[in-house]
Amino acid sequence: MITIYSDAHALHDGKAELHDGKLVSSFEMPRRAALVLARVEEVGLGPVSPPKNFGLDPVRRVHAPDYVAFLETAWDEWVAEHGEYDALPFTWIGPGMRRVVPDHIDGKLGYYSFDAGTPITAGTFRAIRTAADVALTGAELIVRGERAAFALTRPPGHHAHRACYGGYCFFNNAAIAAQALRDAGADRVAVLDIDYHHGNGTQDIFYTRGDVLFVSLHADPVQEYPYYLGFADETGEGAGEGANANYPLPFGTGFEAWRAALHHALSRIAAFRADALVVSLGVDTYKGDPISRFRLDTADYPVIGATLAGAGLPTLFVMEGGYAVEAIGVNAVGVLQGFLD
Ligand code: SP5
Ligand code: ZN
Repeated sequence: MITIYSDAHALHDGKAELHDGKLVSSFEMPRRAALVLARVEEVGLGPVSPPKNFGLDPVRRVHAPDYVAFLETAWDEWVAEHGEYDALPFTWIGPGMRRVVPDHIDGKLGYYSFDAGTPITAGTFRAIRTAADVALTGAELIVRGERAAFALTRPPGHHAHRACYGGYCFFNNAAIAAQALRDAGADRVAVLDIDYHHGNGTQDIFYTRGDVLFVSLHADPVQEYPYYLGFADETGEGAGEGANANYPLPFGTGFEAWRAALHHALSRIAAFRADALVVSLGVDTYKGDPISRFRLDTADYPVIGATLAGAGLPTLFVMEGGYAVEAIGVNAVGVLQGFLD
């Protein structure tokens, strides 16, 4: 399996996030992707290729132009006001307030975001642009007939909406890839999100569309971030009615229950008769993850990969979360090895 990778991800290096009332070191760090790459090389998963440059047009197929433009200049606007320390929002639009784009960067940060855990740094825009290119390069391999490819994206993407960032995500790499597959001629694309957290951004981007099925296994939003989306009764709207399926699972979920939900999810994908599958691959379901509360073990990840291979679809894996840094390589690459076995 080909892995697409660029070290430009390391240009995004946030210092801190708001966690339990304190600013703590960012859980989402450059070492994550470096360790996944190291594991890809250690096990000889296959060739590692750099991304091609696709420009921002395919990004604007799923993100609003004003949002993309905001991200492009946010760091410079922030530095002009506050100096070279990470940009974090501190206020958001509440019910009864107005949605008007502010002139001041502090207001813009809140306008375009939904949490205080996602810093913008000097290299963020170059990193997120490159991550989109990594996903698009992987999608192109699938279009050209590869059975599978691994887009080793960082920062992750699935929490990013059409015009809103959060959850360590800015550009929705998986959504950008799914749209690119559609634009290259796939009639129906399924996105399966197995990150611990609900893929609120991906769901919202495709919610009213019947051509992209979104299916997600995740911690129940009554208990876990992102709290305000990801419930089982969200089934799609308008032309998208029936093309969205959520499997919320409780804290403490182990592999047996998780796997039963995966089988349901895959039956939904089979019924949809997708031409291609995009997997939002988070391994924060791991029992050792510092911010998550599922109980999957390292030996479970190859089983997941083998189960996904059983769907028989051209499959693009797009890296999402996973914060037990010492285990992220073995777990993420374990899925890919299981897929190939
Ligand atoms: C891609 C991805 O996995 N993003 C995850 C974003 C999670 N952000 C919230 C982290 C919550 C940790 N701090 C709050 C702890 C509550 N006790
Ligand atoms: Zn996650």
